Amino acid sequence: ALLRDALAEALAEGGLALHIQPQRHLRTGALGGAEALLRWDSARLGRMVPPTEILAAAGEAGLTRALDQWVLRGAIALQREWLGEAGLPQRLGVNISAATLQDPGFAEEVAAALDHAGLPPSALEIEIPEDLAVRDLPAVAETVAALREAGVVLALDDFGAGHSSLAHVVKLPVHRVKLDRSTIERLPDDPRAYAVLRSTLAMARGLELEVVAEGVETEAQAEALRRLGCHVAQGWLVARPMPPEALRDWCAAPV
Ligand code: G
Ligand code: G
Ligand code: MN
Ligand code: NA
Repeated sequence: ALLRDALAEALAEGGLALHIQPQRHLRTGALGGAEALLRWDSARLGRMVPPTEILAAAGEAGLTRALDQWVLRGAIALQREWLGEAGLPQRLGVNISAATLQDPGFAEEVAAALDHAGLPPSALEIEIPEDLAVRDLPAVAETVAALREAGVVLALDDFGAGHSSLAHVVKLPVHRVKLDRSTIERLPDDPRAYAVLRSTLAMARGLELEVVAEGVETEAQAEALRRLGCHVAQGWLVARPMPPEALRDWCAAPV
């Protein structure tokens, strides 16, 4: 209850933050988009609360929609600052919960928020979580189709982490898949991971999907992914998630 109260307070009065993790194209080394990741250093609780705990508390408190709205607004505000600035990400991905993705009004709300901010819809990427229930898929598919129609970029997150990735990629008209870190961390030495990724990349080519590898930590992993034909890397090799204020400096001189 303390956690839930503190979250409601943070949503109303401030305390949540988005950290930004940039992505890099594997073939050219060019900077790509970025992902916004939720961070909460709660003064009231006296600790950093990890996203999984924030999401669970939001679910229990009926605050999932409000939290997703906060994330969306925050990402749009950042993209307004960065729009047209060479060297800063021109696309920012946000993680949106399954419950919100089933809301019939969500796609329209996103389109209106982008329009109001004067942003091209392609400045926003929506990452779809792996933990969708089968019964929720039709409603999520409708939202995904409507967002795609509006010009928003759609990504299937955590690909290969759960049991349903293939069913989801069949049913949801996404532009990109994000390969889960649990497979990437087995590179470059595990032949089983390599075989799974080879067929995943073949599938992606057939579906004309862009593939983003998550959790890339070493140059050896990046090289293996490059050879597999993976397009984009995200992970500590590129950069750790950082506060938006730090991103400007990092983009000027990536380290
Ligand atoms: O940043 P970190 O590795 O701690 O994130 C852990 C998990 O929390 C990841 O699965 C990530 O997708 C999820 N997550 C991070 N930020 C958000 C957010 O803003 N909204 C939602 N729904 N999930 C998030
Ligand atoms: O579920 P999702 O993929 O959205 O969450 C990404 C999470 O992985 C974030 O919490 C982020 O902090 C974490 N992360 C990002 N890059 C790396 C990495 O290279 N290695 C590890 N171990 N974690 C990472
Ligand atoms: Mn994600
Ligand atoms: Na992921």
